[in-house]
This record gives sequence, C-alpha cells and structure tokens, in this order.
Amino acid sequence: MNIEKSPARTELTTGQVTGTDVLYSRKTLGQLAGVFADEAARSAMDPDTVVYEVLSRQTVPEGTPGGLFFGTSILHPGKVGNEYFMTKGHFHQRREAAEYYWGISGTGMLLLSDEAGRCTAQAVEPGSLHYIPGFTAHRLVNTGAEDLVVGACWGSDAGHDYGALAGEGFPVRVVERGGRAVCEER
Ligand code: M6P
Ligand code: ZN
Repeated sequence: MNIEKSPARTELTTGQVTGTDVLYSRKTLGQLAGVFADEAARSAMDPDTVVYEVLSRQTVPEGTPGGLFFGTSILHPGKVGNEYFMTKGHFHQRREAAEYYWGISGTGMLLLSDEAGRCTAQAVEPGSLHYIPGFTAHRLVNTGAEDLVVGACWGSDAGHDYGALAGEGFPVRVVERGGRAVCEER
C-alpha cells in the first residue's frame, strides 16, 4: 500500500494551516460595530484595521453531523478605548456542542459565559488547553503586545450563534487599568 503524504499541515509554532480545504477569513474594526463598549472610540479608528484572522480546515460541508473542523485564530494586539482587541464570540447553534482551544503564542484570556450569564476567565498562553463545554459562549481577548494565536477544534455541525450575544454582550469586559488587564463585570 502507498503511504500518502498528509494533505494538510499546521505549523506548531505559528498555527499556520496549509493544504487542501483551507479557508481564510478576517474581521476588521468596521465589521465589529457594537462589539466594544466604547462605540465612539471604535468608529473614530480606521475601519480597515484587521482585528483578527481565522484559518480553518473544513473538509466536510458546514452542518455535517459527526465531522470536525480545525482552525487557528490570530488576534492582533490593540485596544478600542481601554478595551483590548477581542473576537466577536459566540454560542454554538447546536448548544450542547463543545470545543477545544489551545494557546500557540502570545498571551490573553478566554472568556466563558453560560446561558445565565455566569462568566469565568481563563489565562491563555502557549500550551494552555481549554475545554469549552456545551451551552457556553466563548470569546478570546488579546491582553499582550504581540499576536495572540490560538488553535481550535469544533464539530462541523456546531454552528455559530452570534445573535444571542448581540444585545448585552458578554457580562464581563477586559480593560486596561493602570497598565494591567482587569476583568470588569457589568
Ligand atoms: C475559532 C473557532 C471558530 C471561530 C473563530 C473566530 O477559530 O471557534 O469557530 O469562528 O475562532 O471566533 P468568532 O467566530 O467568535 O469570531
Ligand atoms: Zn465555538
């Protein structure tokens, strides 16, 4: 039997994903209206500023039961007002679907919120491993001066529900106070 070369790669130090079925997406400040607390500060910034990029490998169509997706999020350093750059964050459409995140480089926080709005924060650093249980919204925050690079693996039928966070958002925000990152509850 022929031993095949793997059809895709992930670089362990950079999180880059290459090969077949790799998708790329990015979110700019202009696409993140309503996500940061200080909307005036956000709209005064260059809307083309890239906040984060996502590389993912999706070998089956979105929604396929039982499959897995693999991805890397690259969250750039920065702030809107005193709030650190962060991902939009989401619940899964299929609420019970869990996910793994792991830190590749940089430092930050993973915010987790259950459906009752009970929030916890986990420190993200190279090698940190984060099990995100079902029924739990998740968002990454870059509190460092370099890119925060985080790997992810989630179910192909998990889906994304951004709407549930669109109103009040996460019950906690990560802001800089006196030169350090603090989590402030609403
Ligand atoms: C990770 C995964 C993806 C997610 C991406 C960006 O790579 O959780 O499913 O889309 O982060 O996060 P968000 O969808 O919250 O913008
Ligand atoms: Zn997810």
